[in-house]
Amino acid sequence: MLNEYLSSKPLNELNTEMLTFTANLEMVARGNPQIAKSILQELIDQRSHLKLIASENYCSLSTQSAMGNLLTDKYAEGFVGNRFYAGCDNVDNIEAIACDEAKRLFGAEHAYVQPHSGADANLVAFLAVLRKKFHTTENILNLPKDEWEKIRKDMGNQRLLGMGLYSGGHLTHGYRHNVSAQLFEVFNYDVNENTGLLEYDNLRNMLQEVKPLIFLIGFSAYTRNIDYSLLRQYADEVGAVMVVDMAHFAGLVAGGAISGKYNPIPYADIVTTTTHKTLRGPRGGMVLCKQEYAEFVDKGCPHVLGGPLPHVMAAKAIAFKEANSPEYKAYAAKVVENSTHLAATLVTKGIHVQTGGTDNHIVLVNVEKLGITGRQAELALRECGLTLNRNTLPGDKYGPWYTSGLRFGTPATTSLGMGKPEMEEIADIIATTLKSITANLDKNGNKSKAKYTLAENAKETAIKRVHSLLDKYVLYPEIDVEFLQKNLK
Ligand code: DSN
Repeated sequence: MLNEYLSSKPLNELNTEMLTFTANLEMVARGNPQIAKSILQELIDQRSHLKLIASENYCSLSTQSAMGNLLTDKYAEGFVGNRFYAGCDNVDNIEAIACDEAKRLFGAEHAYVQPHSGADANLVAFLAVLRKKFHTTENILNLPKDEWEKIRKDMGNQRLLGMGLYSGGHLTHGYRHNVSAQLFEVFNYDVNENTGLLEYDNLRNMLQEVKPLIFLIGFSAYTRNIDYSLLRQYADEVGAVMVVDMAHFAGLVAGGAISGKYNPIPYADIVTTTTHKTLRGPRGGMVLCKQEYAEFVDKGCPHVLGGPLPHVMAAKAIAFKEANSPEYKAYAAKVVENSTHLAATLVTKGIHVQTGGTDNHIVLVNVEKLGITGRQAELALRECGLTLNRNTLPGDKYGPWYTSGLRFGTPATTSLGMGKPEMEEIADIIATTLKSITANLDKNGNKSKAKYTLAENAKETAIKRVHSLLDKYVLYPEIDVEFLQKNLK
C-alpha cells in the first residue's frame, strides 16, 4: 500500500499526512489485517456521519502519531524524578513537558497528567483529599495494623456531595453502583425539575446540612455556566474541599470561552478533567490542583493507577501546546457560538431545549414531549447519518436506558470548520427527523420504548442533506480514503 502511494505521484506532491497514515495502516495490517480494516472503516464511518456527541472531538494527526510508537513499551510507575523502574529519563522528560504545558495552558499551580481517563482522575483526586486529611507524619506503611485500620475506617465515613445523575452529574460523582459511592457516604444535589437549573440557595442549604468533606461540582449534561466563585464561598462556610470535574468544558476554559467566575481553576482546590472532549487531545485524564495537594495527587500511581501511558502523555503535551494558540481560542469561542445557535434554531422549530438554550458546547433536548424516547430518537437519527447520544433528564420517567432526552454537542462539527449556517441546517435536519418518528405499538396497543417507524423518505432525505454538509467539511481531508480502500489487502 505504501509503495503504491509512493509511486502514485511525483515525490513533491506526496503529503505527510497521507504518507504517515498509509505507512501506519500498512504496519497495522502486517500485524492483523482485520484491525487495519476496522481503522479504515472507522474513518469512513466518521466521515459519513455528523458527529454530534458532546464528549467527542477530532484530535490532530500529530497527537495521534505521538501515541503510535515505542513509548508504549515503557514502565514508569511513580512520577517525574521518582520512579520505581530504571531507564525512565525520556518518560521523565515527556511527563515534565506535558505538566508544564498543562500548567501554562490553565494557569494551574500543579498538574498531574497520568490518569488514563476522567474516572481515574476523579479517583486520584478523591484519594488525595482523603490522604491529605488523614495525613500522618509517620510513614503510613509503618503504622501498627490497628492504627491503620482506624484511619481506613474514618476515611470510609467521609461525606461527598455531588450532582445527581439525572441532573447531569457523572457516574463517578457518587452514583450508587459506582466505586465513588463505596468510598464515601454520598449525598446528591439536583437541578430544579421545571427549569433544569441549579439553584444556588438550595445548594448552600444542602452544604450546611451535609457538611461534606468533598463538595464535587461538574457534569456531563448541564448547559449553563456555574459560578465557582460563589460556590467557593459556600464550600468555605462548611470547610469542604472543593473539587471540580471540568471534563466536558476543559477546552472552553483553555480557550477562554469560559472565564472569570465561571472558570473553576482559581477557585477549586482540585480540578479533574479528561483530555479528549472539548480539549481535543488524546483519550485520557488529568488532575490540576493547588500546591498543597500536589504531593498527594502525585501518588496517583501507584496508589490508584497502574503504570502511566508514556505515549499518551506525549500526545497530551502536543494537544496542550495546540490549545495554547490563537487558533484554538477562536475555536473555543466558535464551539459556544455554534451550540447557542443550534439550540436557538431548534427552539424556533418547536423542539423543547432544556433551560431554553446553552452557555457551553452542550444542547439538551426533551423528546418525550414528541411522544418518543431518547433511545428511539438516537437510533433513528443515527440511521439518518447523525451520531449523538440519548440522555436522562431531571426526573426522567424512562430511566437511563430509554431516557427522555438527547444530548447534542458542537466540539466536533466546529473542529471540521462548520459555523452558524451549518448549525441551522443541522437543526432543521434534527427537527424534521424527530418529527417523523412514530413509536411502534405492541399487540396490546402499548407504545414501544425502542421500536419506531420513520415517515416515508425521511431517512433518504436526511442522509442526502447530511452528506451534502459533510462533503464540504471533510475529516482529515489530506487522507485519500478511496486510495486506501483500493489498496488495503
Ligand atoms: N462518557 C462521557 C460523556 O459522554 O459525557 C462521560 O464519561
